[in-house]
Amino acid sequence: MAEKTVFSACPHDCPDTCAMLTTVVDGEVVNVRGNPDHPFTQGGLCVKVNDYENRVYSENRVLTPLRRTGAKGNGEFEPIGWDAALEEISGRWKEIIARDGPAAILPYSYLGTEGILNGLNAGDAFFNKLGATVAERTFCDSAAITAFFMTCGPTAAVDPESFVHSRYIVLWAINTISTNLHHWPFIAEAQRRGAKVVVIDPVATRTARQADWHLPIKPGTDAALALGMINVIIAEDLVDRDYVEKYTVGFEDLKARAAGFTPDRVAGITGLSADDIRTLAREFATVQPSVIRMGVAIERNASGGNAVRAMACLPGLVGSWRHCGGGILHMPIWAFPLKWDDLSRPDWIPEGTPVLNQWRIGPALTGELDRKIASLFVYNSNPAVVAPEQEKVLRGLAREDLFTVVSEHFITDTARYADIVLPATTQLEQFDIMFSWGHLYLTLNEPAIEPRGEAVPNTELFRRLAGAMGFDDPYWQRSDEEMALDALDWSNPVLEGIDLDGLRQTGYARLRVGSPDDFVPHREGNFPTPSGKVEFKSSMAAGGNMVLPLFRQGYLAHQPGDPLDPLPNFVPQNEAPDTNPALAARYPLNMISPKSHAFLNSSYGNLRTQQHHAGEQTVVIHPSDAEERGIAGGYEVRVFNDRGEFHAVAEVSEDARPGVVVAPMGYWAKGSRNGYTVNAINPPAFADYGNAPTFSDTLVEVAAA
Ligand SMILES: Nc1nc2c(c(=O)[nH]1)N[C@H]1C(S)=C(S)[C@@H](COP(=O)(O)OP(=O)(O)OC[C@H]3O[C@@H](n4cnc5c(=O)[nH]c(N)nc54)[C@H](O)[C@@H]3O)O[C@H]1N2
Ligand SMILES: Nc1nc2c(c(=O)[nH]1)N[C@H]1C(S)=C(S)[C@@H](COP(=O)(O)OP(=O)(O)OC[C@H]3O[C@@H](n4cnc5c(=O)[nH]c(N)nc54)[C@H](O)[C@@H]3O)O[C@H]1N2
Ligand SMILES: [Mo]
Repeated sequence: MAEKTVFSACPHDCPDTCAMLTTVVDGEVVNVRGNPDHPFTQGGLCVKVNDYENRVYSENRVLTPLRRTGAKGNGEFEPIGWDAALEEISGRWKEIIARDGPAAILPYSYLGTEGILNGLNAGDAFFNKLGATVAERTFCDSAAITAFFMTCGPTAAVDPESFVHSRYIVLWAINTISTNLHHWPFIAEAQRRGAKVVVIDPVATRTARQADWHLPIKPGTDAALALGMINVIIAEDLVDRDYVEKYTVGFEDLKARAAGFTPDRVAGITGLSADDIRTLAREFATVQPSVIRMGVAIERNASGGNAVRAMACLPGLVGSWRHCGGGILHMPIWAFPLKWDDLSRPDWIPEGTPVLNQWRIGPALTGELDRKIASLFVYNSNPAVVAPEQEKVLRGLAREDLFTVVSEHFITDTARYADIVLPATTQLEQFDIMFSWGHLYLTLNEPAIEPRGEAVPNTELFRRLAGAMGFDDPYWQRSDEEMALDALDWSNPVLEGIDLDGLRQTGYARLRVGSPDDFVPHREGNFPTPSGKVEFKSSMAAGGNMVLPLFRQGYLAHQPGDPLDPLPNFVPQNEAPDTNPALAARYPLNMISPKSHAFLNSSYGNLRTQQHHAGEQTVVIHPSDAEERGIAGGYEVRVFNDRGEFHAVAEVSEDARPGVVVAPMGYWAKGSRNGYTVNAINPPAFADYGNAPTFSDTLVEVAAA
């Protein structure tokens, strides 16, 4: 028997980016496990990925190109070869381009895999060359990133491993134990050493249960809480005046703004007590090092960007940045020297190419927008499940005149509507190199086995499509390894001494950013903002709302917009009793649809181990709300509003605060009780910044089915 161990990397869109070891016997994967040497992920995987080989070898994998034989949505296909598939795609596209122009072709993608080569930007260069509509992919964290840049700039800020040194840890809108599991041991270690762990979340999550203090805030009111903390810190003179003077701008303006956010007023907005707000502020200011870890969920409401603006002011105000393990952790991804322009080739976008936000796919496909979309090309994403306005998305996908191509591992809810399905490799069948948005290690992924069937990596997919469309630029002549060499600035000091050969020996490498025991990049300011300081009053606000090139195939076309408020503020939810009383009278409950513990977005929603772990789609409802509606635990209920409805099993529990219901996302429409999921009722509205979604800003009603 020939046995070998291969360095792999978990491919998922998750902050952890685990270093994996894959055991291969006679060309077959027998198991995957965490690499025990990796300092951040420490040898553990998770319930999603522990049995990754079952994903690779699933009998439901797409292994050849397929052509639709039944009605759209039925999922009936026949195998065809790559030549026939490419001929059909390029033929149809050439017709569409001649008739409607290339912008009638819409790429749709996100982070099905997070590899630098096969992930976010895998198809950008191709679609930019084609002149297709530019996809604005503000799936995740676009409001928070904009707000964070406006305040602190693109900085790694805090090493998550430095949390062992923190004495006061605020986990804000993050369910660490489910969504950032490998950070938990560092937090638990700090807790053992005496740190206080605070969770700010409307739900008593797994993480909240392990915390020393859980503050069950009303969704969408975090900006008010952060401004209330600022109010108390200034009123009680807990400010680090020296830090503020040297390394921040706009203190007097912030003080004036926060003056309106007294603890009593903030208590009314957030549903927390004024005393708790004061205690949180005092402790955050005085127990140093204090640190905030924010989750992506912070942004999913009308005030999400403002919440991050206000939260990002806090460590500057009290000088947490002076200490190792102090500050605010957002995304260490900014430490990785990626060559985004080489990955995306925005220089190839023809002048005047339109942009379409991917959350508008429903209205775009159903003809509500003034756009003609004649063809849709989906890879690395499952819009039928992850996008809002699901009813419109499915109706649009069913359009007979829409030519849809989906590159996938499985016949997802989206792929069921495809005219052509193309087989994609999994991580164990491809080469890639991974950044992380949750730690400071670069990770290599070597192919462990040959591709199954006729599956190809996304890199090869776009080489083939480029060939079929007659694009002969050398860009598509490069091997995966050559692409990896071009994708990063290997001469950047953070990569000193790191190269592919070295990575082949260890599987991963820590960026040369110093040790987690002495990672204090902002001890003396040095913020990558225009002023070099923490901008309580943001100079970038003058430029108006923005969507960073990262989210737009590299394209920074600025929507002409009014300047943003240069100071953080609280904006009430779009869907709330105060802002929309008529709607709230009919739909009194606020639904949030967080991540499921056992699925990764909608990935694994079709696989047995994870389905078993996740159980059926539930909706958690507080006993008082359940009683009012005659609902008991285990009932099948309808969750609905004017946009649609889905069915779920009621779980009556005080884990949800009164007025809030919780329905985890990720379940597939096929196999659901009424053919729809949580995104059937989520709103199309954007958050205040960065065109982020507003999944926590949704009014609904629940009734027994
Ligand atoms: N198991 C698992 N892990 C994942 C993923 C997954 O699908 N499953 N997805 C990955 C991806 S793509 C992402 S973006 C991250 C996301 O990671 P998180 O941001 O942690 O994800 P969520 O579970 O959506 O939300 C976290 C918590 O925020 C709370 N919350 C919702 N709205 C609000 C609010 O307005 N204010 C406050 N204070 N809290 C609120 C929810 O109750 C929830 O417990 O997770 C990654 N990791
Ligand atoms: N209600 C609600 N909706 C949400 C969220 C929420 O919290 N609540 N979260 C939002 C967030 S934060 C995110 S990040 C998005 C995630 O949205 P998506 O990025 O669309 O995530 P997935 O649902 O995992 O779909 C990824 C698909 O890519 C496929 N795939 C994996 N690897 C490859 C590959 O190498 N090649 C190809 N061609 N395909 C591959 C997988 O099989 C899977 O079907 O969802 C968003 N939607
Ligand atoms: Mo995400």
